[in-house]
Amino acid sequence: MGKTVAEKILAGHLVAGEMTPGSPVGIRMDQTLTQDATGTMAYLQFEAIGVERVQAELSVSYVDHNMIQDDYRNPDDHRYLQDVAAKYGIVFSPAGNGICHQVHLERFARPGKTLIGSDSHTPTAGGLAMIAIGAGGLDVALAMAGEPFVTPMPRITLVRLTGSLQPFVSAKDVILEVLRRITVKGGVGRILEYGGPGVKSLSVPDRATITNMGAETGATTSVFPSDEVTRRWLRAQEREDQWVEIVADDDARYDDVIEIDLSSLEPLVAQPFQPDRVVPVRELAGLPVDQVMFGSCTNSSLRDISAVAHLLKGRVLSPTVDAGISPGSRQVILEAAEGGALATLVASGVRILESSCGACIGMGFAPPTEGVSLRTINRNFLGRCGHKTGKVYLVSPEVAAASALAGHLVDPRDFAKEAGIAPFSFSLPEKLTIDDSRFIAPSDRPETITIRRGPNIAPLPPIEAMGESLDGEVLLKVGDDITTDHIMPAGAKILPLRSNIPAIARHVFEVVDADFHDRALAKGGGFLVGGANYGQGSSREHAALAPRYLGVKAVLVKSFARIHLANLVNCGILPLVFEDGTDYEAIEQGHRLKLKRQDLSPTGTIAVVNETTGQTIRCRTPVSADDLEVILAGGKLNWVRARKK
Ligand code: MIC
Ligand code: SF4
Repeated sequence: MGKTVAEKILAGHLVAGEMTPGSPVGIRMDQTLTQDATGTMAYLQFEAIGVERVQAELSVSYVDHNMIQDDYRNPDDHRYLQDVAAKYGIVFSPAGNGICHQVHLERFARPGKTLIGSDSHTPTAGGLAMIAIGAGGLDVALAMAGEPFVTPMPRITLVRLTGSLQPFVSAKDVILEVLRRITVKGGVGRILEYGGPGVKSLSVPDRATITNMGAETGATTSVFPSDEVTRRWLRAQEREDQWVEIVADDDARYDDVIEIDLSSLEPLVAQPFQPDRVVPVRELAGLPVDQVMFGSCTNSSLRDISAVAHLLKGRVLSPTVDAGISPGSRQVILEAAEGGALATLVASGVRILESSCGACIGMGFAPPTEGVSLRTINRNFLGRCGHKTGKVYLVSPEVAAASALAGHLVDPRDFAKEAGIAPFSFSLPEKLTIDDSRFIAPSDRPETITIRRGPNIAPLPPIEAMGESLDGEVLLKVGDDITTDHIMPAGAKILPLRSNIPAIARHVFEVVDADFHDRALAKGGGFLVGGANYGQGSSREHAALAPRYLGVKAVLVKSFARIHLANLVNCGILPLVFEDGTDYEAIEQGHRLKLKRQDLSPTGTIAVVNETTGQTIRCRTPVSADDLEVILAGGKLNWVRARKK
């Protein structure tokens, strides 16, 4: 039987299990990437595993998130990361090189290879036909130590593209359409594989926008074929020798198919506070806009900056709009400077921000109170971009640029017609500026490297093995689609604490309930109860490590998002799902729950007694037998160390 693109790549990397949907598969990871906000934890764990040199073909450590450096903490982290990279055989990409996913796409991603990254948008490299998966730091540390990555085999959905995009409609609208159709839960347990005759009309940066934001559907990853378009991108990056053709066989079988006619798409917008609250821009046209942000790993390529410049050329921003851009990489800045796009943006009044995650993750450039902020980023979760009252709308670069000029949300097709602006078309330069001089190679004398740790880098808190029973109060009950930005917020005040679990734990659930931290400690820990898709969003394992530090023992919900579920297991927190979702209604914050260790099984029903109401709640744990052992051992680090003895 023929194979899909995903199956071809996975089959070549399968080291354990069978590729039957839902059953655990072990995948050999060729490449790893980390970024600084998750990287310090990942490398502390890597050090604790005790391997002398990374085992992956290529490991890259990027600095792109914590760039404000308002005191010693972020620079200390960066220095720690650089020392670790030098010592253990990792390429270091320092602050200023750009956003990890954009830079990886330009310089390191290779068709047919596998990549695991401690960032949920690692699937960006799927635009270059990689199986690229986001994971918690510990899973990346284990991959660096040569362990396979184990995950349930996903179902494979074909997103069949026909036609081609109309003027002023772009790749962001494709992924917003996918989100509109399948929602922020629709990709869980799936790979979204793009195919069909429309694929060839999309450039590599277009494809990367789509695979990047596939993360918002909850998908394990997204992938495009490797074709002549891929080859052209690699040629421009002086890496054509790394091209291999990877296309699905004619008789490949998919678990299901989504059909999208690119020609029929129109500019779309995702409203606060979820990326799937998608409507056509024209339905909200006229909404006054306070702020516009161009950039993020979703839309910061040369193509995107050029599209913005095309609309802005010879015009100035509306006086009511504050606009900024974070270009994706040094290469993008150099190209945009050379080609004139950068000057156009400056002339129109756009603020040139650093090449970093920046405003996407609330590191500056927050919206005003109740302000409307149009952003080309991928997430608009409550509080993510600086504070709770900011209303972030997710749009394409074209919608953002036209609206920045108009002062209100506008369909760029209407704007262009009125202003007499011709359609934008982008052709990738034959040869891009290649300058790898700021990638810092690992030391060839690792024994001479001493790792410097600033005072904010706290040792990993130990986690105890599970006792005979779990009991405690429900510390908090939350609803559906709770994100890791709710559980463990980021932003300029909290991100600098990423290397210090006791310090960052003070902010757990802060946007939902300011008393959570004190209550959890006062009660000696307990349970969390939630709805569907609990833990969607980022890969930050701090959303599991910090609650664990506060004594959270189990999380009982209707369903989990993939990466957070794995992070809970890795931190020794028991994930439970209701067998009957209506039981959710009968539990309240403050109820006392209890369950026995001896009742835990990866397949059977687990009885949780609500000691306050007397009810027995039937649950199961959505993890494998191995994962259950990990939880009983008090997390994966304990488990790995015990196996090594
Ligand atoms: C995000 O977009 O939420 C982040 C910040 O990049 C996270 C990683 C982190 O929390 O450090 C992600 O997507 O995994
Ligand atoms: Fe950075 Fe935003 Fe991309 Fe996360 S989503 S990697 S914060 S740019």
